[in-house]
Amino acid sequence: METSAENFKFGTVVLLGPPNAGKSTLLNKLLGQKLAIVTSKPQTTRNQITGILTDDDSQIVFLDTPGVHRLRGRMNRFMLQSAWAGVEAADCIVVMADANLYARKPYLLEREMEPIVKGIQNTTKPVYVALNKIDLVKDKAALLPLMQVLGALWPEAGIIPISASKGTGLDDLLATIKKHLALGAPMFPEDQVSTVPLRFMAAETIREKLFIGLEQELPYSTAVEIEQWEEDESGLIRIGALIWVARDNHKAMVIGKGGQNLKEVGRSARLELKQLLDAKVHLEMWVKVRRDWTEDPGFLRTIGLGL
Ligand SMILES: Nc1nc2c(ncn2[C@@H]2O[C@H](COP(=O)(O)OP(=O)(O)OP(=O)(O)O)[C@@H](O)[C@H]2O)c(=O)[nH]1
Ligand SMILES: [Mg+2]
Repeated sequence: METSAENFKFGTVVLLGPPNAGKSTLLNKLLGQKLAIVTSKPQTTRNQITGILTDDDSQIVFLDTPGVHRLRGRMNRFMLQSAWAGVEAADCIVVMADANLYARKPYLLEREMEPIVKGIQNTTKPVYVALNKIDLVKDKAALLPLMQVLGALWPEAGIIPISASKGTGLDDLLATIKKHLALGAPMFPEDQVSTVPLRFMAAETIREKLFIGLEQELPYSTAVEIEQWEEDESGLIRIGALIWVARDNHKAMVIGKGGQNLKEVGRSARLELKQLLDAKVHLEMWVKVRRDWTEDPGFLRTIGLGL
């Protein structure tokens, strides 16, 4: 009889899809912890984020990626590069689609999928489609036309209805992925869940709170950089973060009247950082202007965007 080590499967799976499809939500649900930030606004994720799922007979490395869109601008191009690099690195591709959105606005389905279809048209890697947010689709018959369109776009792909936030269909999705993974030894220790550094997660936590709190285009031109990180003898972690905005008038908008906005961001970020780091956290933030930073490739790389 073969041992389980001989049957062990290893592979990398990229989560690819339009902004807001639920890629980061799925990553977090699969791993049972928050690795990637999630907001109701599109363009939340800016980097590739790794989640490593290990069980008795397999290790799957999931890559969460920025949403595939048609927006212009340097930062958007850098984000797209990260998404396509994820496809390059992967053994198989899970395309995510928001069933609730397309059930209400069917004309958007092909339009939003087009850059994804184009981007992976020459791939020889297996493609699966995760039709997400089915918990929001009351009339399940509305899923059928969506499955037809998706089936025409990717005739070979299995289409798996899921709810990433509720966890519905994830066993199916995992079983399907596993079936097609190659044999191979694990690349990471079994208790390692991600390759994302804690500092990055801390910066992302602050960015999430900013993203949620800010209106209009402001979230998209805000970045967070951890400048100071010190632990004292009592175990208290002092974090100093710079919040970068792209225009002079954005600074006052981020800070808010009487500092209210920034105070609320600090309060909710600190609460989450305490949990993340399992320590007392002192958080200080400064808002700084760097004009048009979203177009500055050097600066974008400094804050960890691009390849
Ligand atoms: N009801 C419901 N909401 C979901 C589900 N999956 C994701 N959402 C919500 O959809 C929104 C977008 O989720 P994200 O996980 O940030 O989406 P994303 O694809 O990572 O988005 P980008 O990073 O912007 O590309 C959030 O408000 C989530 O809570 C789901 O299965 N059901
Ligand atoms: Mg995301």
